[in-house]
Amino acid sequence: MKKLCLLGAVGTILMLSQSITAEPITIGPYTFSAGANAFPDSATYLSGETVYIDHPDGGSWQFVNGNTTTDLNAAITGSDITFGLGGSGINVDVGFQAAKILNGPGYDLVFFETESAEDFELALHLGTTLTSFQIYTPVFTGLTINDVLGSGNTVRLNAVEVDLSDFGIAPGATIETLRLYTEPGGNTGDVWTAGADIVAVGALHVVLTPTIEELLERIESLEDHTHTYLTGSGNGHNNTEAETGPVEVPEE
Ligand SMILES: [Ca+2]
Ligand SMILES: [Ca+2]
Ligand SMILES: [Ca+2]
Repeated sequence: MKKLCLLGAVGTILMLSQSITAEPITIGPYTFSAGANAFPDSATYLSGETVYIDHPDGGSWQFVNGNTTTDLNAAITGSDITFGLGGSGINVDVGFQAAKILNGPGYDLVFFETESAEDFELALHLGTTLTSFQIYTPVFTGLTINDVLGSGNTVRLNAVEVDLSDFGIAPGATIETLRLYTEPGGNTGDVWTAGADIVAVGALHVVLTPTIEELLERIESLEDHTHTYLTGSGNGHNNTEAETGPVEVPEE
């Protein structure tokens, strides 16, 4: 019996993990081929105002004051552009667990922002360190939320692309958590002087992260996998057919 190397099995699993597919999601001029996996699935509040911006169907945009975890997750995870972060001086960590963001060719992330275009800052978590912040300025897409969704309202949708290379990330490297900072301004009466209104962020390039359940399923399928091979080069009586044993996991 011939043992297959566990490292080979793991390599096969990682290759298989690239083939998981999801329905693409399009927001205005951008298509996210990884579908729901292209959008954040976790958010952690750190500091700053906790004000959210809503763009109700047919109504005017409005701020919703609150500071609950539910509001934060509704605002910044997923692909909904009708609800987002609207406060100033907000520091939040935004995580991509289903798929890591890949530094592919050109732009890797798109941030969507609404109404007047306002700057925000971005840093990336690299292991235990945080990169320096870079400032990004959204640009009007020419579309309103209503243009994109066929619902919502006529607030302008702005967008800005981000290349992970801006932060010195190597091509092919991945990150899974970023830090978003909306510059402080605040409101004077009903006039907001700063504070970007971030409604969504999507990744153009991702590496999907298989779940533990998916990994276990693949290991189980490999444990049952065998194939036949010839023991020699094709000459003489030593060239006999044999069958590999299943994958064996070495004990520590
Ligand atoms: Ca949102
Ligand atoms: Ca890139
Ligand atoms: Ca804005």
